[in-house]
Amino acid sequence: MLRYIKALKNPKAFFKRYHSIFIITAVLFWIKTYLVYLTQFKLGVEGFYQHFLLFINPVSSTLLIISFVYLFKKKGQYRMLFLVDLISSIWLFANVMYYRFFSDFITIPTIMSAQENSGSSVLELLRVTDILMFIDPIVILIVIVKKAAPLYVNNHLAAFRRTLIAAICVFLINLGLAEIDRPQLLTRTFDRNYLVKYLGVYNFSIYDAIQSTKSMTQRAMAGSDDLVAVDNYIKANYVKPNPDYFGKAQGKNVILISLESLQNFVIDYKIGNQEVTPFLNSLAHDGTTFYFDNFFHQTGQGKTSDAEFMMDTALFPMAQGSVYVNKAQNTEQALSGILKYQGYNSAVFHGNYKTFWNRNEMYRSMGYDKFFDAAYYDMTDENKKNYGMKDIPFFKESVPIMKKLEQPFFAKMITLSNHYPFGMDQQDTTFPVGDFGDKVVNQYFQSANYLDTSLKLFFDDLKASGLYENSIIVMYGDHYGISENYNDAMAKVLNKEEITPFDTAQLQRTVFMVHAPGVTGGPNHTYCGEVDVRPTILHLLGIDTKDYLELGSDILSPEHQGIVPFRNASFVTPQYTYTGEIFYDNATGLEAETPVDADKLIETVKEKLNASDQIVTKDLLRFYTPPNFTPIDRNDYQYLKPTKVDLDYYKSP
Ligand code: GP9
Ligand code: MN
Repeated sequence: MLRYIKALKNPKAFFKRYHSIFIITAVLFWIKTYLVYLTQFKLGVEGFYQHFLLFINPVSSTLLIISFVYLFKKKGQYRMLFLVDLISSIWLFANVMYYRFFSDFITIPTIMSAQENSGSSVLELLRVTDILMFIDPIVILIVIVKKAAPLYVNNHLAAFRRTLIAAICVFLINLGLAEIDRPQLLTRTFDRNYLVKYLGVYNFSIYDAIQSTKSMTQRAMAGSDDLVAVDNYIKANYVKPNPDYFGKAQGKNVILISLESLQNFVIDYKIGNQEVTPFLNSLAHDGTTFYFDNFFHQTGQGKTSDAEFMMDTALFPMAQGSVYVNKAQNTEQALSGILKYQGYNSAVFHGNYKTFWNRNEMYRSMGYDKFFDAAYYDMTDENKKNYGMKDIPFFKESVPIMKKLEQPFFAKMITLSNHYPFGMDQQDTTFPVGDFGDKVVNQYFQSANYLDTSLKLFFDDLKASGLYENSIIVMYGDHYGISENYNDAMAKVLNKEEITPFDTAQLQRTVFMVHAPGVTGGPNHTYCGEVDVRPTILHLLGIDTKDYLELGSDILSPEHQGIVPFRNASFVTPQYTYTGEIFYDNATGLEAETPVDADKLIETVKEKLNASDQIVTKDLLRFYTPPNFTPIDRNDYQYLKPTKVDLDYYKSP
């Protein structure tokens, strides 16, 4: 390598060296890719460290491409160099074109399901400067035609090995550096933008190809026979609605609000003498709002998206990864689809960009009519925190949009600002921080209080808009906010000596309330979890769930079983908490004698998770055609960047 750098002093001599053409191509390809990142994609690169990663991330894939060329002998090397460089450039170009239209990157599933639904011709998207994306193949072509190439690399297999090893090493270093800035980058894979920002557009494509192949194989190996046992199991466990509540909210709009990271311990909690969530507390005690104080989140690695998935489908999320990311092409019989059959319109409101958690793809499979993502909101610096809109401006800007929806509608609203690490901008709060010896935990109360205030303002706006009386408002905390890493501070919060595994399981309670004007609910102590939300809501709306394949059951039904499985097969019941393969007695928090029905409980939880996993991983709903449901064709749905006309319309009061 050093020899090549020295030879640079004399460009002619440099050019005559064996590997020169390869080096020139590699550098051109690298720099070109970096410039494309800067000019063509909105990757949200912040700070020097992320910039540095963006700059180096094309290196490993460039080396990989070059190593491939060294597999060939003599003249073949230059031909191959031209070919692979051209193909890679076309791939980059295709991604740029795709991004111009969809603000997203190409994935294998999008290619497989490509349809003429772009509505705009490729020509319109072209720009003259796009030719620059082909600068390196053009250079190689000139070299080949002019026979200006130096000698071939003779010991090409050794060169292949060396370059391949270098590619792998650089990739691992790149991944390691990326994980420092963004832990669990690959296991959680929350956003294509993030993968491209940290690992590069080519590495992302390779990763996507591997993931898609895995998923497609699982799907291809499954057949309609696989559905039989699952179908029987679910139908045998169907829970009838409670006639006292069935249809009590018939025909109402459904406003389903995901409360970011809102755990149940904040309800009625005070910092000093100030309630953290005065508004939610007032609902909890108004005697009419259903307040389920034994409600547990059941999410896995897919966090917010897993919680959404359970609301949408009443199935469990996957043991690994996010269903939204890995199974977005599955056939779904989701809440949005079921309600569509009943004449509802559906929309999602979220102040982050649509690719996060692959929402823009998953919502197509579930048949959401509209997706109002960050592109519809006023994403100014003062309105933004963490991933996107702060909750107060988010709700404020959502109401005028909501008013434009045809009723009855189902609106899913995903709040955002009560997200780890919970820091607040000074001007947004006067609420005191906690004093529990940890910054994150201390800030949590301030941030939760802000979320509570935003809900109060939203309710006020709903009343003013006239939507309130016609709507049921369902609110759920998506998952924990304070993880086990903060056990010391949490022990102080809860006035305990320490947080035991029993406490950790019990702390997985998140807020769950259903506020239906005109329907009397009140506090409810039934043990339940996120998979149970959908059947409960559907029964309140007067829609029987007996025909849909779901693993949750109506919480208001006297037949509801209070076994709440967690994704890792631990569980809680009204009497016991089973975690780390130990039974604890809920009354004392201490290890319990093994209950007589221990095996049955463990088995029940495994059966439920397994039935759900069968459906999700094998895409079994494609073999299921429930009555009272029109199959969703995902090609009918697409969430494009709003035009000026769209924005003017939706944002007008
Ligand atoms: C991002 C938001 C947060 O759009 O939903 O996701 P999380 O990190 O909580 O899963
Ligand atoms: Mn979340």
